[in-house]
Amino acid sequence: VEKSGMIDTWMKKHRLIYTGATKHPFILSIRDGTVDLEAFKTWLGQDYIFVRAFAPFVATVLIKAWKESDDCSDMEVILSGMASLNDEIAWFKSESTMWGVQLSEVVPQKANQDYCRFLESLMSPDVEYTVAITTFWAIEAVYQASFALCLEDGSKTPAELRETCRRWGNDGFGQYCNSLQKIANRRLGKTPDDVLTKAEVTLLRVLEHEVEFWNMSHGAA
Ligand code: HMH
Repeated sequence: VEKSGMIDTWMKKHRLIYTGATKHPFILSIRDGTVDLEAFKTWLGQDYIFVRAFAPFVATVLIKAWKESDDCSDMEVILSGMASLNDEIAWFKSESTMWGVQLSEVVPQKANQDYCRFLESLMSPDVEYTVAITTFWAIEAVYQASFALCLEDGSKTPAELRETCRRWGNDGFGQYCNSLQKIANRRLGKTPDDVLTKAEVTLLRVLEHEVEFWNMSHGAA
């Protein structure tokens, strides 16, 4: 079996759930300009909480790269991701002030708690670097694909949401996701079948959690 382009193989195999995560009704409502701004504010507050749990997860991926990786440039890609999370947290603070969202009062909803708990389970040293880097790629790639959609020609994204979309939909973030995908593919190409299965299952869990995360913002005002 040719394992080198495993991510592409999985994306084809799991196209439906991937599309569910990247073309969610909430994202489509931003793209067509009909977005409920209360839903957007809900997403903003909830995502701030998520990013605060995501940063320590990425820190554990960095540790695994340092210990287990066969290529020292992996660490640099992961470290650049951590640096952008630092910017992101500052951005969430100023953006929430602008929208009148009090971050200290945001209560994590169930879907968010479940996703953060899942992330925490992946922070264990028992989780292989290959599984962790594939997860990391998937989490970033869903946001990249989703928000890039809102910036495409013909999209009617409201002006006040364009900066949010550019944060994850810009070309630089796209290239960073490609770098993560390359690392994941390289690792998946030389991993034993049991780890490969674990990575695939974990990838599917990420996509499910992402759908639930969007649902949270879309449904609740
Ligand atoms: C829920 N998934 C969620 N939030 C994010 N900020 C990202 C992915 C990407 O950083």
